[in-house]
Formats: sequence, C-alpha cells, structure tokens
Amino acid sequence: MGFPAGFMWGGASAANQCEGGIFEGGRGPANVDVCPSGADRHAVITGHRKMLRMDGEHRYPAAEAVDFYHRFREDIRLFGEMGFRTYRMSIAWTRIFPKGDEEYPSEEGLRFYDQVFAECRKYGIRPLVTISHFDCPIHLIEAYGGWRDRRMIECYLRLCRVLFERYRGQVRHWLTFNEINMILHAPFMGAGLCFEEGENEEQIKYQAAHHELVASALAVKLAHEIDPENQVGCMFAAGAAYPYSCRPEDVWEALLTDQENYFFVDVQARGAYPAYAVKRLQKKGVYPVMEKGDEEILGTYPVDFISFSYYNSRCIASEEQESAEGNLFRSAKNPYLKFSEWGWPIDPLGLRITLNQVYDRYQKPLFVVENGLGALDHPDETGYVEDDYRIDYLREHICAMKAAVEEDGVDLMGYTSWAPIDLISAGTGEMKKRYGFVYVDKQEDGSGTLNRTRKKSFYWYRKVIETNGEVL
Ligand code: BGP
Repeated sequence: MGFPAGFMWGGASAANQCEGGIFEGGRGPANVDVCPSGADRHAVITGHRKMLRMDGEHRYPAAEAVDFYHRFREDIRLFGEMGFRTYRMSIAWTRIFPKGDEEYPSEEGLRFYDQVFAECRKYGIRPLVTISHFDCPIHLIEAYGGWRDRRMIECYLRLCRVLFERYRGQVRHWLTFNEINMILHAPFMGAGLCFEEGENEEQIKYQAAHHELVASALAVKLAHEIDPENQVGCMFAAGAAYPYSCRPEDVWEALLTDQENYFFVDVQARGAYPAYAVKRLQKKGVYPVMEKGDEEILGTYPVDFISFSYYNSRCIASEEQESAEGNLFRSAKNPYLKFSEWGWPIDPLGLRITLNQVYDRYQKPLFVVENGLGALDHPDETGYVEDDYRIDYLREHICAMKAAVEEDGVDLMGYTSWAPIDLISAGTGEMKKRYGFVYVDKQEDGSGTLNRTRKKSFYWYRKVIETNGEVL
C-alpha cells in the first residue's frame, strides 16, 4: 500500500527561473529574459506592453537568476543528497537555437545539458525534461510574432528532434509545453504574443494554442519514432474549480472555468477539439485556422501521460465576490480556506479532488510536476531556515495525494515539488518568494553571495523519499 515502488519523487525547476548566464555559452535572447520584476511585469507577460529588449530602467531577474548555469553540479549534488529519483528541468531553447530558426543547433548549448544529465546520472536521478517552459526566442517573436504564426511548429520540432536524438537513452520522460493553458493568462510568457491596439486577442490566443497543440502532437510522434521508450506528457496548470455556492449559476460558471482549462488536455489526451470548445469559440467569433491534416495529427498522437501543476483550487462565483489570488488566475475568495503570504489559497484536499477529476476524465497515468509553497524565509546567520510552514504545506498535500493513490486508485507516476531550490518567481519576478528546500543567498535587490544552505525541509523531504512517503 502507499505509493508504488519506483514512484518518481523529486523537484521541479525551469531554465529561465534558475539558470541565469543568459549572455553565456552563445545563448540567444528569449522572451523570459525581458520580463522585468516590479510593477510593469504584468503588462509585459500578458502581451500588453511590448518589451523585447532590456532597458536601463527595469530589473531583469532571469539574467542571473540563481546561477544554476555555473552551480548545477553543487545543486544536483544536493538533489542527490535528498535522494531525488527524478529532476524536472527545462531546456533554454535559445541555448540550443539562439535565434530559433537556424538550421543547425549550437554545440555549446547541447554540451551544457550533456553535463547536467551526466551529473544527474551520478546520483541515479532521471531527468524529466520540459521542452518549453515559457521560452520563446526573441528572434521568432520579431520575425513571426511568436506562436501566432504556424511556422513556429517547424522551429519547435527542429528543437525537439535535436533533443530527442542527442539525449536518446538519457532522457525518457518529456513534457511538451509547461502549463499550456497559461497562454490564456500570460500570453507573452506562454507563447511570445504581443498584442497591437485593436487586435482580436482571443482569436490570436486560440490560434497560437492551436499551433502549440499541433506541435505537441507532432512532438509525441517524433519522440516515439526516435525512441519507442520515450514517454511524453502534456502539462497544464490545474486546480479544481469549486462553485461558490450550490446556486446553479455558480455551479455552471465553475464548470465553464474547468472546461476552459481542460480544453487543452482534451485535445492532447483525447485527440480532438471537444464539442463544447467548438461551439463556444464559434459563439465568440473565434475561428482558429486549421490546415487539412491537423485533425488527424491531433487524433493520432495523444500524450502518454498527463502532468499538471497544483497550487490551489479555484472558487467561482456567478456574481461579483471578494477575490483571491492564485497562480495567475484570480477567483472568488473561498471562506473555508487559509491563504499563503501571497494570497494563494491552501487546499490540500483540492489536490485529491483534482487528481480524481483528471483521472476520471482521461484514465491515463498522472504526474504532479509542481506543487509547493512560496513564502518569505528568515534564515539565521548561517543561512539555515526553519521552514515548518513549508513542511506542513507539503506534508498535507502529499497526504492528500497518497489518499488519491491508496484509496481512490489514481494511477500516479510521481511528484516533483516546486522547487527544490529557491529561484525566481514566474508570476512576480521576485526572489523573496521562496519555494526551495535549499536557501539561496540572493536578495530582492540582486545582492548576495549565491551560497546554498539546506533548510529544515531539506532533511524532512529526504526522509519522505527514503521511506517512499511513509514517514511524513
Ligand atoms: C507555475 C510555473 C512555474 C512556477 C510556479 C509558481 O505557474 O510553471 O514556473 O514559477 O507557477 O509560481 P510563482 O513563481 O509565480 O510563485
């Protein structure tokens, strides 16, 4: 009983939030580099303020991030010490193709990830690789307008081919796009989209989504052709939508919210646009252009497994209510829940509910690839943090997950918490919003030694993994 043997415990990160070194190794500029911290970030990541270059007035936290680019050996050693069986990480697209549409990849970029994977191997850690975690080369944004252009599919598949061939046998688990539904909420970060005055944003977002969905299906095809042992998953930002009350209008709105997110997974896992999406897009006057053959592609190459991030549930009201924050989605404030320092609801049972809903809907293996607590940490003079609040959060979520496996029969492959080490926040660009088991001495103003120190949660998580989730 409990978690199955071989359950993939680990942690998850993204290149742009931890690597830094954006001017090194021949890497080209990407959308994620020019998302500033501070008040303008929101307008930039949503595509409403075009910022394709760094300026002198903003801070760009991805430039150095937490310097994983130079410190990956130390970091992976720490993951090994915690007993990680897997490490979810992403590839910076512009390390491999600095502009995005070159014919040949950069050997230097490929060599960097050779070294990262070699380091993982030393500790028996299997990489789980997100091919695109909010990455889009700036050149492709300037030349094509990002994913609104169909030619992106070809560029993305070139990247996939290079990765699948080069890392054949070293990487078996792949995710095509991080939080693919984030395209609706942060379209510049999710798909390199910038909007011009008067453009039909919905049309552009769903057109870009269509391109990503076709690209994702073709990536599944390619991965299997290159190595039949490859397993490819989709990834979406999950969190069950609860109706604010049992008023049918609230229940209806909650259903609509869930469908908006499930739309992506319905296509990636079931292989076709669901009927509700076809009708609703038509009603909104949104008609993504499809080419002959697209339907067949989507139908022939569904994903092998479904992964998602879970930070909180959502609460949906049909009428105006006090609202709450949460992973770029705002929803009504659920009066039954507690909230993090960033105002995100904390709802462990919501994870069990979400796991059940997703499993019922798709009947494919699931993988929780992000879950964690962003909090202010207060280190002592040695850098040690007594983060019982983080341990409590993770314990309760792991318990909920365990119940879903043990009592509900959900087929769960693994759990990678966000994040094994402190890194830059995607939503706010802050450093002080920390998630890690390892404290990084880097402060909000960019100062700090970048030294790594194990937090209390480090030792706790090590025990969790060692006992396969029995000692929590
Ligand atoms: C998800 C992203 C991650 C990560 C996480 C936490 O949306 O996939 O990249 O950052 O959320 O969010 P935040 O960093 O905004 O606290």
